[in-house]
Amino acid sequence: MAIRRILIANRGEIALRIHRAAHEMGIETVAVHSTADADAMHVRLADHAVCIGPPAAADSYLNIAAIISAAEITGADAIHPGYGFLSENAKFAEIVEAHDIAWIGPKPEHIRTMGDKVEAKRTAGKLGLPLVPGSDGAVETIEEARKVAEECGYPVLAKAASGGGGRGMKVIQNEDELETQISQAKSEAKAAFGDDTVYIEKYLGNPRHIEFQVFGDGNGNAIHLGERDCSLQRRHQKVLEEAPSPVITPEERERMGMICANAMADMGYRGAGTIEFLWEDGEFYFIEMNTRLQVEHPVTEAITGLDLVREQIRIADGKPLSVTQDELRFTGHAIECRINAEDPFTFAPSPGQVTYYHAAGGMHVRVDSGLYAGYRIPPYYDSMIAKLIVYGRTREGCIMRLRRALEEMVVEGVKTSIPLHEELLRQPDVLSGDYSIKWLEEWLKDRDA
Ligand code: MV4
Repeated sequence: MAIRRILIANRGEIALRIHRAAHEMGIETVAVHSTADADAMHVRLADHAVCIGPPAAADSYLNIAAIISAAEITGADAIHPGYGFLSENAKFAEIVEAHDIAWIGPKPEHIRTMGDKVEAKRTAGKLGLPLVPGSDGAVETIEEARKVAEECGYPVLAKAASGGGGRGMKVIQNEDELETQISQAKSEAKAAFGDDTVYIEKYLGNPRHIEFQVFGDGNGNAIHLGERDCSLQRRHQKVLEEAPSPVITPEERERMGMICANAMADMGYRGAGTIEFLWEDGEFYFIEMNTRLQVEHPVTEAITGLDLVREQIRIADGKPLSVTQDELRFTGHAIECRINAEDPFTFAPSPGQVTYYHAAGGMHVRVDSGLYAGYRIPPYYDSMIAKLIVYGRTREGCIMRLRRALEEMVVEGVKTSIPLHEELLRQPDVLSGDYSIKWLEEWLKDRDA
């Protein structure tokens, strides 16, 4: 019954993060890895390791048969998918459960619903979340699209139902562009996702990206863990995240947080989830829900004191959430810098051998990373090699400590985004918290010129 051995179906820092939570709970771990990751830190630390295929993710970290076989062979009684890879694959979740292995994630039906953006929006609306004005579901005809666009006013946005991460989106400035942009959105969506379903929304010109962390026990109980502001991004890749958002008051957090928690309770949501909103002129607009643990979860851990992976494992084990909403307090401020092996300003990938490594330390400084001196960063995967998470009593104190921690951090042999973060944390708009989803790309353009 109780979980004793978790297979970690992921790599890198998140595999290590899951291993740590498991060992702190007295649970054994099984690492699965590609041939390119044989000398990864999480493979070294895990109690058991199974090579599941060649470097290409499609043949290893996405190979369902190989992962299930590894679980069977090692006697794993649970699987944690981390983020990315198979984490939001409803079919995989069903297969895991069909093998009597505990799935450390949401119910497969909820993963499926939220994966379809039209279904997700309909569900969110029924549950009382505020929506971006737009079409009621998919738009089938140009006449219908024209009517919706007139109702909400140009510019509007055509979005692919199977999209996400910004793919399959087209801005429509006026009626003249309507037909061409919609047919372009449809053909791009068809090519990228095999599904040409498109819906329409009012285009928000300069919003922030603010997301609420939620947790459900699957039996109608749910809590919210406040919000994260993830507006500092480039090409849909987040660069720096913070909690709380500099623009959200405690009253607004309480109000929106309860709307989110009640929605999750109503749907019987299980496990960790993130409800993403655009925020403009004081209003929240639901865009998507992610049915997984997110990269930036540590900033929420820092201001709540809760171990989110531990909560995920408890829930998958049939235990209740370890805190009630009333017991939760949001204290201080946390910022995460994503450190990638790439040129800090051109963003060109920079894989290769790390010749020297020194992690930052000291009070309220956390480094989640599988790096060590001599490690070869493989060229096949995401370029994120470390996350630096810093906490402070105030936002100002947090930023001062973060600058100090970045100074201490040394990664030699490859280029990293450390210099980008050092420069960002000296920009007046970043210091004042006055930024939107467009800020970083515009700053980079001006910096170039
Ligand atoms: C939007 C939007 C403006 N208006 N929807 C991009 C990815 C997907 N998650 C939703 N996205 C957007 N939807 C309306 N009605 C602008 C974006 C958007 C964005 C959103 C969050 C974070 C970064 C972004 C970067 C560009 C566009």
